[in-house]
Amino acid sequence: MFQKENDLSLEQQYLVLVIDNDSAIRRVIAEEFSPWGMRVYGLSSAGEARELLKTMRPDLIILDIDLPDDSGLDLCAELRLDYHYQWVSIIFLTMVSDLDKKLEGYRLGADLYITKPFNPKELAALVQARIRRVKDLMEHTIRDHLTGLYSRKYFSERLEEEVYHYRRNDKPFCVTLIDLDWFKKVNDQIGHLSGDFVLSHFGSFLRESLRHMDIVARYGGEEFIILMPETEAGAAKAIIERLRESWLSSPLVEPYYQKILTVTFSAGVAQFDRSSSNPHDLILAADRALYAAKKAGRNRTFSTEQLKDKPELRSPLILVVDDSSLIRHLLEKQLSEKSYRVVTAGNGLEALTLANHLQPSLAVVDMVMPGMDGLELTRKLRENPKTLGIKVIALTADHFEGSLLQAFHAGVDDYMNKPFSFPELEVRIQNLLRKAHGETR
Ligand code: GH3
Ligand code: MG
Ligand code: MG
Repeated sequence: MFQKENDLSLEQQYLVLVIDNDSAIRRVIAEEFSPWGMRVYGLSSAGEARELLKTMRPDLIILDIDLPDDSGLDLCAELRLDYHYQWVSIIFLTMVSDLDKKLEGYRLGADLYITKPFNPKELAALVQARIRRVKDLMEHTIRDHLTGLYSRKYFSERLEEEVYHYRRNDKPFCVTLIDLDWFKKVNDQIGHLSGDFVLSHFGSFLRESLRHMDIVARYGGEEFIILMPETEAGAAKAIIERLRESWLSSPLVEPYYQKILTVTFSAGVAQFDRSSSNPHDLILAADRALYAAKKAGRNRTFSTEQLKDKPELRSPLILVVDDSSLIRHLLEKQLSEKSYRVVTAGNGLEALTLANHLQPSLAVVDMVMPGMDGLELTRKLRENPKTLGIKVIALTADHFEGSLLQAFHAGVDDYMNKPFSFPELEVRIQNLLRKAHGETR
């Protein structure tokens, strides 16, 4: 049995794009598909289709090969190169019955090749079944099993898309990172299974509480990420704060022992703007706000805006120690661009004084320096209770005479060989800072 069109809201109806310059075909398909709960958009050329597809995402495309302005085969090939259309079925419906053309159609990514004349009812049934099947499969792959929220991969794709729209319409949007507080302890106290229950319950809570347009995903472990379209940072923060209050006001009862639990969360909100030019930096900014929320005592929401007036919370301080002024300047510039606070020292002694006074979160230390070298500096940092928690990344070179083993014995946490790639150093810094902060991802 098929569902009647008027049983379904516009949003529930499947959207089918028919590209065929024969208006009779378009009309027949539209009439036949409508009672099956499918809305049909008819277009007569590839050019029109290209224009419409910039803003519309149909569930399925029916395409003729002979179009007045282009070949349907070319259009199909083009769509298949665009990851936005990876889930959209493409069916050729054409008079062209030549086997080579059929094979070419399949090679270019068509799901089905039907030659005219065709039975409209059969086509409607086929198209509906096809869309359902693809939607089921898609749901399966884009969701996280435990929480039912979107996967991180799907989130990244949606974020890319949002950035793309932003470049066209300038509408503000935000990303919020949420991390459950002290979740390791929750696991330790009630067990991993109950911990899973909390995660899944929190996932449902987020999905039910947020707006339909927000994209909520599990970012990893006990971290969640939300894309909030058409929302400025102030509004986003207010939404998350309401969410936090509502979460805390409804009791959480663990199902196995019926224990009442209190699990809080911290959140970081960042708004996309022209200066944060890519999705990666936007997430990084949200992560910094989250870091600040944790540092300020957890169970709260921070936005990157707020961090501007609180330099001590804004971002971790990094000490760069290298006798080469070129490397010092380069790292200072690159790290500052990523909004870290940076101090530099040209030798071990100077670094030790700075570390004592400023207690940076992390030091990037050249191992080979005249006078006090990196090994000795690291040992000295480790001897002093004030500086022993500072994470150290050793910069080593081929002519580094001490072995890496020595460096690790001295107490370095990680190392990079010179010449190094900055993105890799940045990732290592992030990882260590997370550890310094008692987080693992
Ligand atoms: P913080 O407030 O700093 O975030 O502390 P935390 O303990 O939440 O942070 P940390 O990152 O140290 O620990 C996260 C914990 O989340 C550790 C890990 O065992 C737990 N966790 C991650 N994924 C899962 C999961 O799928 N199920 C369960 N039960 N626990 C998970
Ligand atoms: Mg946590
Ligand atoms: Mg975490």
